[in-house]
Amino acid sequence: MKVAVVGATGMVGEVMLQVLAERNFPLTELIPVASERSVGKEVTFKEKKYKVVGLQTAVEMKPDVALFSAGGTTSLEWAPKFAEAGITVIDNSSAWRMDTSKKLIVPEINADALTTSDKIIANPNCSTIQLVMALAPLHKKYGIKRLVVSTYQSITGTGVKAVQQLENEYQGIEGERAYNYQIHRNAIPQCDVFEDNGYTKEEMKLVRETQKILNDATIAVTATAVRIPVVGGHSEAVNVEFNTDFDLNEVRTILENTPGVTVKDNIKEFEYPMPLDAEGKNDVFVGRIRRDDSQPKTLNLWIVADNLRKGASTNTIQIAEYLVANNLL
Ligand code: 2RA
Repeated sequence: MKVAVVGATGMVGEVMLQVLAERNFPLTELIPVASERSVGKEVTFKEKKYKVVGLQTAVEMKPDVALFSAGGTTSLEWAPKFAEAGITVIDNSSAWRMDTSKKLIVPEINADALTTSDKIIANPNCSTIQLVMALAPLHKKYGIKRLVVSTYQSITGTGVKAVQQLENEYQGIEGERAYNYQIHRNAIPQCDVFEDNGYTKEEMKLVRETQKILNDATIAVTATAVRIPVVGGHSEAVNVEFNTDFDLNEVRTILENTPGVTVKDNIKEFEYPMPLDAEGKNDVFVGRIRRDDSQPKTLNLWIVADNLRKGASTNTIQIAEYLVANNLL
């Protein structure tokens, strides 16, 4: 199995290499790919050094699968070229997510929709993945009517420049900014750019992608996405109104029995999920499970996950694992 990692020198790309090694993905050849300016750089995979190649070279090397995390512009131009060469692309950018001919996959939820004809597969946005991981089994049982989501997002979602900005501000050093404002000791209610409706692209991803993955356009979703000076992962406060009532213990049992979800919920012991605990782990963590007494059939949840892992790299690699296990490559 020849695997290309496109964007291998970026934050997600580096975590992809870590997760491929951790999960012992059955690859016989690794092809690290990046933009021309990074060609010739080296990456390390399983203690071996690999030279980064350019995109055209990577196509000509004919990997079986290409894991993309190189931004929407690169993906729009190059994913079709890889696909035309018979290479299956799993893309982390937003480029293909809402394309009606492309599948938007969280393996625990909808991998069974995949077929050999899917040559460009979209990996959902990180904040969407952790949300639907917790909500999909509850939607199946009770039917979701409406979601109100507030996110508290790690600066790693923005990238290296944001991590450096926080470090500089913490050290009192002047430097380049990833954000319009200081992020140290701050909270910025803007993740990505604003759309004409006054919501950010990040907020609208939570709306549109959730409906697509759960295959239910009747689910009403509204979101506020906030950037906070944290690096371990994204947190989300979720208020969910169901079509039918629920039993709180049954909700907890459903979540405890959901693959990829860990329930951490014991307020007597001050146990609840936090980015510090989620960082470096592949599960989605759920806590603060409680009924919303202000409205019938409504639940509050707190959901935390490492946005570079289940929010990006791990989900991407799990899709590839599914393709391999089901002979879909
Ligand atoms: C963010 N989810 O956190 C977006 C892209 N990674 O900025």
